Amino acid sequence: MSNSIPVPQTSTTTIVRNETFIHKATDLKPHLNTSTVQPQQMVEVLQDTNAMHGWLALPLHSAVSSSEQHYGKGDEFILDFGMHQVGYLSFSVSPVGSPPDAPLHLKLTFGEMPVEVGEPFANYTGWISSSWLQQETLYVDVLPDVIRLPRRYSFRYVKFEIIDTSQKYRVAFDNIQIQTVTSGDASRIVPLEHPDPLLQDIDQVSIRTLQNCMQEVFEDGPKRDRRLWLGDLRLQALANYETFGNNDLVKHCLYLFAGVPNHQGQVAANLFITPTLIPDDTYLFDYSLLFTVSLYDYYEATQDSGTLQELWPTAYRQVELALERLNEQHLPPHSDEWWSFIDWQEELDKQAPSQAILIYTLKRTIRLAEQVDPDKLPFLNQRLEDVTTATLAQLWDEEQGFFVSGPNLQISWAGQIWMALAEVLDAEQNAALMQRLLSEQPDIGLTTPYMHHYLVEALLITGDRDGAVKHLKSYWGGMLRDGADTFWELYDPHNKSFSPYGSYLINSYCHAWSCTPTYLIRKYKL
Ligand code: RAM
Repeated sequence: MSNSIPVPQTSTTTIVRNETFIHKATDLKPHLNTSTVQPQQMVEVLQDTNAMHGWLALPLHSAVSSSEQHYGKGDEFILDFGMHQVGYLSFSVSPVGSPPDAPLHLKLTFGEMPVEVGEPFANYTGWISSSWLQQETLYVDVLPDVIRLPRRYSFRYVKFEIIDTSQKYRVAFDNIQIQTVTSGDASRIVPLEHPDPLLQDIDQVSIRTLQNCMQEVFEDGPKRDRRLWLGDLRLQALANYETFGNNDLVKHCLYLFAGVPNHQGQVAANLFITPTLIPDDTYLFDYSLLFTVSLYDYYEATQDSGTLQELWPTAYRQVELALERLNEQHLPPHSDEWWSFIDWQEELDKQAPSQAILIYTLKRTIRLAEQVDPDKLPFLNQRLEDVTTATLAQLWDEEQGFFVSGPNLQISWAGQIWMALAEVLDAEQNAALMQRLLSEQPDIGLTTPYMHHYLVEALLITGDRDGAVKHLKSYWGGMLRDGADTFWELYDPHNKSFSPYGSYLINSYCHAWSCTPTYLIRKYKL
């Protein structure tokens, strides 16, 4: 690439910036729509063993804080904004009593869920940074004042704790509001009006989840990681085509990834957008392949052949690199590193599902090559045959009727689901595989809505619409029953406190990869 400048990173990876692509992406930077939202009510949060994570928010019969209510040292109140919001909080604060002879010391805590304003963050013992926990400590030297928090927050509840005023004055709050931000324009959505009220609700909550993750890029979660991840992007883009139709945002994100591959041409698993475009030094087998799949989906949705032409070399390169990684048996070698994502299921062996994603991608790459680069077809067809033959010979266990994975021949849900999506078996056997999975329920299950999406889609493509709808309603409906305003990053109905990070306090409760029911319902006309 003539316009490529290698930029050394602190890790061993060198980034090869494609300035043309980066400029294209910059030109497609979305406009953010804003609106002003006021809190709906004051609530108290109470411990309740039946509630999600043990905390419940109950309305208090007092008005939302106004200049009538005065607060001093040790007082606190919690506001409820009625539903999940993303944006900038502002309020005015005035002194009451004697002239303020000391600064106001105030603490604000934001919660997507009641637990975050119930349980002290000091209890957090997880392994990812506690700095994701949403809180702010302010000293206000001059009163009255209007405070506009510089940080964007993602929340429904906000707790105000008055750490101190002085013995001589108290404070009153007024005009508490949030300026919301999103690049998803809700006026573009065609209303669903589904006869099934649960599917109608699930569709609505999916759309809100997607909308609140649509910022300058498709973020994975507006609370955490606030970043563009490939696996999330793929699913957000699918949901977007059926709803907001902001196809330029997908294009923007694809060009961002293609703008900063490493020296081998691999796209990173996720990107930082500010202060400047920086790829994270995490590279994942499946996520890189999902770049190619995302380009395929984008082309299917838009028929934008100019973009396909330009991004094809990047897409093709991801497949080449995945193929280069395979061992002599045409399988991904065993590795103890974090080489492929698939799911947060701790015991999951990634070999079979990763191999299936490669086959799934190869099939789509062949369709793209037919459009733009037919010379690559003999190679791609040959490799698809090698990989599929190897999969059937080495990973398919005819006796058990399942695909096995890794040195311990593990049978996982993720492995079967991805093999079904990759259509490695013929149609009849593929359908039987999914039914066997549902009836035999192997131990190595699923922990994320991300994988539950692929379960539902695998049921749909193997002809089990009833099973797909049943699962969609029970899984995403389960989140609704457990209090979701937007769908969550993690949800294991059998272990509701599950977190791969060591604490549910840090989980994200508005997460991109959970937004797909709107796609499934609308695309497949469920
Ligand atoms: C989590 C992110 C994101 C996902 C990665 C693999 O940290 O929130 O959603 O894509 O993991």
